[in-house]
Amino acid sequence: MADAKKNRIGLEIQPYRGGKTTLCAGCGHNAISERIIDACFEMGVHPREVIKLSGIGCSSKTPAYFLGDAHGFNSVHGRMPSVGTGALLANRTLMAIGVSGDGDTGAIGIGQFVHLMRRNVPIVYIIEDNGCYGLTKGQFSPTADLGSTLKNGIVNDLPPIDTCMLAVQLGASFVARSFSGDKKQLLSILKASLSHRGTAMIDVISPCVTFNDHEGSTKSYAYAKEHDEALGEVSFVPFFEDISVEYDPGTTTAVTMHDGSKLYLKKVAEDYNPTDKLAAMRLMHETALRGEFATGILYVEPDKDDLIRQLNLVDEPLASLPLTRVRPGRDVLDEVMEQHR
Ligand SMILES: Cc1ncc(C[n+]2csc(CCOP(=O)(O)OP(=O)(O)O)c2C)c(N)n1
Ligand code: SF4
Ligand SMILES: [Mg+2]
Repeated sequence: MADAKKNRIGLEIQPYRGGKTTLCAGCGHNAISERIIDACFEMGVHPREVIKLSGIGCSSKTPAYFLGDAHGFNSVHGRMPSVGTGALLANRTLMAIGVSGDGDTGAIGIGQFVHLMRRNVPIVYIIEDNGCYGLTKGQFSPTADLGSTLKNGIVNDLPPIDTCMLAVQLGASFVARSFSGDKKQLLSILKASLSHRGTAMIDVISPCVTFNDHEGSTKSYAYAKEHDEALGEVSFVPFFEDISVEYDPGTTTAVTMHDGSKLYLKKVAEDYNPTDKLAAMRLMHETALRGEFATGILYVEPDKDDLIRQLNLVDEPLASLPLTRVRPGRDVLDEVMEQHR
């Protein structure tokens, strides 16, 4: 029998897998878990260096289905950002992958989401976006489009929140949108996000086959396939792959990530600069007006300081510092008291 394929750190695919999914067959969320497994395997991320985080929802159950050896915390509904921020402050060496839902993020967790983006916390934050609360039987979520209908014909009369628009405006340094049915694009985006330092916010349209895949829904497979306006082909060359890519600067934008990895965005639709915040917001606004959604890497700012740098944390994880180094001691306290007398 041929040897099973190993990645650059000598691991086979098995440790990157998790438990068997209990989600509905055909749920978009299952495809996203598969791509996370592939991306972490291909990037040679060690599962034990990862912390998986989530809130509550079908989407938030998925960390159980990938990277079985990683650390994990399935938090309260909408509270994953604060748990993740705390974990990363306690141990800056962890690589955080958070999975949330459009309800978990856009409804109960919106306040926490806003501050996560604003702080540029180093995390890959994935929203598995099906426009509904799948786990509680398909009610509209805040990302459901105006005029979209439920299975029983009820019409959504509220405008949606665009999580990517919010993330760009608030300060996230890597913002992308994809579709669970586009394997190639999603894999490239996930690989690039793993090499990013800062918040990588990825909204993935991920149809709920049980409650939101009918005609009239703008988050169904059929609608997503028809209205996905890919920004251009996303190619990612990790720093450890010695490949020099020949590209035409007239048609391809190259972005160097902080670890030296390269991101190539081959433009097909329009002249687009992914490092221009206003261009990203204009694109999202204009495509939404047409009833379309733009996919690809919408915005990237590779050198922006993340929360760890903003706080100027020591290199050693705070969690492993001994008490003798974190407690100031009597003398220091006396000195402070003296200064304020
Ligand atoms: C504090 C609290 N409020 C409400 C709920 C009920 N609840 C569970 S999951 C969920 C929404 C899930 O929607 P989403 O995040 O979009 O995940 P999906 O199931 O669609 O993947 C709600 C409202 C809860 N579990 N906890
Ligand atoms: S109810 Fe919807 S979101 Fe939940 S597992 Fe089933 S298809 Fe997926
Ligand atoms: Mg949902």
